[in-house]
Amino acid sequence: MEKTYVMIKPDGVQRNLTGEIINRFEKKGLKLTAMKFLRLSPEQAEAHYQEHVGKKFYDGLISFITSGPVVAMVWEGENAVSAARKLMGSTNPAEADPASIRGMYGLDLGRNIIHGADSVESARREIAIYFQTGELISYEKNIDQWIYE
Ligand SMILES: Nc1nc2c(ncn2[C@@H]2O[C@H](COP(=O)(O)OP(=O)(O)O)[C@@H](O)[C@H]2O)c(=O)[nH]1
Ligand SMILES: [Mg+2]
Repeated sequence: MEKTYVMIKPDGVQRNLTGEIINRFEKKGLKLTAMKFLRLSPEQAEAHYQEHVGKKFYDGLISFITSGPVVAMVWEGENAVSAARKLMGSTNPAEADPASIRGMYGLDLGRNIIHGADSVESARREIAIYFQTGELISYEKNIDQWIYE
């Protein structure tokens, strides 16, 4: 089953959106596989955003993402990467579907509440920054038969 990495950013935590966001992922039918509450070290932040090194928003992004605690999660399910990206909405909250998390709760590109891996490969790379293999929990849920044909 596909896994994705999702992280509630410091603004999402500060704005008390943690419960709401987890609730949406649960209701979608995705399965929580790992979760951690932490404040990113500069090294973790740099590893996480290595694809953006050199861009004009990079320094601000690193200082923002390390400015307070985040919720790091692994969610599992069919097409989990794309399902999570759809729940989140597009990068700029001003352009995101208003029913999405970013569209419903955000206004500013630099305060878009949530991160989600953009591919299976990115998910694998990002999960390894935050979790050891043994911290991912594989388990059955009785509800699966009501989510998958
Ligand atoms: N201030 C600012 N932040 C940006 C810009 N582009 C991206 N970001 C931030 O950097 C994060 C990573 O960018 P990207 O990987 O392109 O978007 P994502 O995968 O949808 O999160 C985004 O979620 C934004 O928080 C920009 O042009 N200005
Ligand atoms: Mg990205």
